[in-house]
Amino acid sequence: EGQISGAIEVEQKFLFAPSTIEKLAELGAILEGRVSFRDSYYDVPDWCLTREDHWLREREGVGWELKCPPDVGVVGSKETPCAAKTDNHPSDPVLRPPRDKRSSHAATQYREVTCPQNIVTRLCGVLDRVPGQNWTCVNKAVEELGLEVFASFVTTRHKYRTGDLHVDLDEADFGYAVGEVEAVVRRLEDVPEALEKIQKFCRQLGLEEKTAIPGKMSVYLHRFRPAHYKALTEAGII
Ligand code: TPP
Repeated sequence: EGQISGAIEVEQKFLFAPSTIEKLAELGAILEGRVSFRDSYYDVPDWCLTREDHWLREREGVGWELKCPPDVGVVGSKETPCAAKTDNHPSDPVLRPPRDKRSSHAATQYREVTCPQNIVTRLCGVLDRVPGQNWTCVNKAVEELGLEVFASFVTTRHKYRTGDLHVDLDEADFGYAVGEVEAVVRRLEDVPEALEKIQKFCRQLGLEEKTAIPGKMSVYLHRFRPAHYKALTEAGII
């Protein structure tokens, strides 16, 4: 299972219209409920985490979650523009294929890490820091690593389900709506099958599945954090 645990989320974002909701019903998707939550995202002031495609958030009522590329944890030689690596501690270099090599489709894959210890280990790996012995909760690590909130917004989500696919229709409080079809898998080798299912479903919904639709975060940064947005587009992250 590699060096970090956590389910892998395979998802395709899409723009939705009122007709999408009718289509969902026709395809047998069930409305499971409506939820509303605030997400606060954290990074260091020079954006080392997000420039490595690591997204740490505290979701109100849920807790800490770290979304990161599913193939990290592989030891390799990759120079990082952030802190210089030293070789006297268990740093955990990130090896990730270029974004364009990962996807001929617009679907994304992220591992979602929720175990506090694994989150702290992963953050320290990317930031090239050694975890303190008393960093048993994420809050302590966040404070000690100098992580600060760079984005915070409320999402109102309508959750649909069909078979093992989840469909979320999200509306963010800053005025952006986006849908996503998602499958959750445990192992990297299950990703291709999940992608197939998602793509088939998108075709049934009448969606163009090859276009990358901006997520809530892309739109948020573009509007409210243009320098951060620019840094991430230049790094090929968003
Ligand atoms: N989505 C796309 C289409 N491209 C990206 N590069 C990212 C997301 C980067 N990213 C990965 S996880 C994450 C971001 C911004 C945090 C938000 O994840 P998202 O799935 O948009 O949020 P959720 O549905 O969990 O609210």
